[in-house]
Amino acid sequence: MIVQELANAIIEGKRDAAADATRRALEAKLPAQQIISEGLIAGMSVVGDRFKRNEYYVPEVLIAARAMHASLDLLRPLLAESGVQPVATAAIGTVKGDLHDIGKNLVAMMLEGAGFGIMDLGVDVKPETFVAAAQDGAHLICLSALLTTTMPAMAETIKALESAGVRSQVKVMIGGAPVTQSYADEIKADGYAPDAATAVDRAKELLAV
Ligand code: B1M
Repeated sequence: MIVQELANAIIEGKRDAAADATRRALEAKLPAQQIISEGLIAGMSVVGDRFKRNEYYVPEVLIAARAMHASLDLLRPLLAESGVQPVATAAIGTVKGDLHDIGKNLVAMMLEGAGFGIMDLGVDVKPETFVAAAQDGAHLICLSALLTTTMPAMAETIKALESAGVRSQVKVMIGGAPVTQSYADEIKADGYAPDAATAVDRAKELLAV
């Protein structure tokens, strides 16, 4: 089946094969939503599971994500036309003062593969930028930090969401190498995930999607 071929191309990180399978699926008039759920999401779920089990490492995940993007680039215009809605919108960024973005990008790609709309706010993101994303309709605010010195910016961001009166409209998920569940509890984040694959599970749980 073409969608299975697409999933396999993603699992194996074959960008051209992923684009080719996507084109053939579209020629066969498969709906974009089916191509995403049975091809992209199925493929990235396997990649995520392998990453969790330490069978895949960061390079394999990035290469799989690149193949996923080759397919998504072909599907995006059709999704816009057909009005297929993302399951929810996640605004993601590395917090103020922190320039590390490899883990943040992995989380964003995994969420995108799982059907979330992504507002990628980049690195060194000020609390007020996260607040603006919440005001613009993000359902999930995703904060990444790699430095112990920038972890307090996560707490600052949650306080800024409270001050702006939008805290109750969103869920806040945090992560990054120095971040822990107990830190998430301390700053009253809604969720914590230790890795990109768990971040998808946690995001779905938090938003019940
Ligand atoms: Co930096 N750096 N770095 N660095 N760097 C670390 C983090 C460090 C541990 C290295 C060390 O000293 N051993 C150390 C931090 C020490 C500390 O705070 N305790 C450090 C330091 C000190 C610095 C500088 C201060 C160095 C200097 O200039 N003196 C400086 C700071 C710059 C700044 O941010 N202001 C700096 C700079 C850099 C580079 C620019 C050179 C580069 C970043 C390039 C880039 O990101 N584009 C860099 C790198 C690459 C690293 C290491 C080597 C690797 C980080 C990484 O990408 N890991 C790192 C040492 C190490 O970890 N071995 C180090 C791979 C990535 C996939 O993992 O980001 O943890 P990670 O993401 C994971 C999970 O954490 C989780 O999912 C991801 C995938 O599973 N996750 C989330 C991440 N975000 C999440 C969000 C979620 C959920 C899960 O929900 C929202």
